[in-house]
Amino acid sequence: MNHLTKIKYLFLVMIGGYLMKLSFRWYGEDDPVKIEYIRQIPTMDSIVTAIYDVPVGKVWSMESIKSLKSKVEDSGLNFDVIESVPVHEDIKLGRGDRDKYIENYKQNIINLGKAGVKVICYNFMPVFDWTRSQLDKELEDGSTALVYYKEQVDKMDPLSGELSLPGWDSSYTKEDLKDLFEAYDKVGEDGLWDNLEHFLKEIIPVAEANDVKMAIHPDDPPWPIFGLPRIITDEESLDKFLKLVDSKYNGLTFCTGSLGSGTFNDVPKLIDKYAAQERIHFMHIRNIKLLEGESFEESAHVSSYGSLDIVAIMRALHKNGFDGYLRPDHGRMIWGETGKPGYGLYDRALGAVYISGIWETLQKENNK
Ligand SMILES: [Mn+2]
Repeated sequence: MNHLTKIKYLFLVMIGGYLMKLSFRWYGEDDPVKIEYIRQIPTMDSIVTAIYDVPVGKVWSMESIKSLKSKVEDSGLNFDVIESVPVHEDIKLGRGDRDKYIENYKQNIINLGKAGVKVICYNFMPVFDWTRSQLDKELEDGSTALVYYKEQVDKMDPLSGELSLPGWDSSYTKEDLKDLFEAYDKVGEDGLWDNLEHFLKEIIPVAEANDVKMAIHPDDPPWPIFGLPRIITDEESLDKFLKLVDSKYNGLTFCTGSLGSGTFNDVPKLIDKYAAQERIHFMHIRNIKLLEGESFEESAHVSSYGSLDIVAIMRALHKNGFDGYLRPDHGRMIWGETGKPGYGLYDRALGAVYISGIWETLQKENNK
């Protein structure tokens, strides 16, 4: 912790400040998890949400943003983080009409900034968002979790038209997908980097002017799937990304489960590095159990249930005076709960309280 951070830290602790702001993802009125229940999780500060009924690439109206903001604030929570404002495939592919979509993206940043939003999470993964091979794998204790088994993924054919998993845009037809795969084949990794750079150079000045921090989510899992390029995967690529536009407004959503599923990533070390640079604006905390050769199971948050040391992760954040937003990421399904895979209430709430327990310990240790 540098001198200034230390002073800021001590001051905040004196006035009862909490620094790290605990948040929780909520999918809006259709979410089976009620916002009133999220509010009851101890130390909960903010809701992480989005406008879900506007197609990718379109502008979110001020009315819809304001109405969402009121719903969140009426529940007693803050409306500071948006996850996600998705990036249109034409931007990622650098297609002819990308400029139109980039202008719309800028307008979304402006509108969200006007509504007081502080952080926007997004990703730059081609076609598919996060990918798993099964969403309800039963674990030893009878809970179910999302898993990624390489041998199952290798057998999947996304072009068969029969594959559908949450996290994937099901509106694509077989023909759309074929077209996208061919286009990404031509663009390749280098082209994807170029298109990301173009996008950032356009949007970051707008984010700066509107005081909204942009926070890219790493690729999940952090390696190419189905032959599609994936570029935000490890330390080298994170360094490269942050240098494309060297501004605090060009930052990270550091997802421990995504980066941690690559054995090449030392998660606490990376957090220490990027938190010290004040480039982490949003944390996703999730544990995963690494299996042989590019396979993993999502696990309970507690360190001993997975391969990540959650205490070391929280310590790296604390040491650097992390004052951004943090949310428990996917949870298992426990206690008979049904709902959106990874996004039930119970296990994520357990994760939230576990995280805030570690944080309290670190704060008290530091004040002795
Ligand atoms: Mn994540």
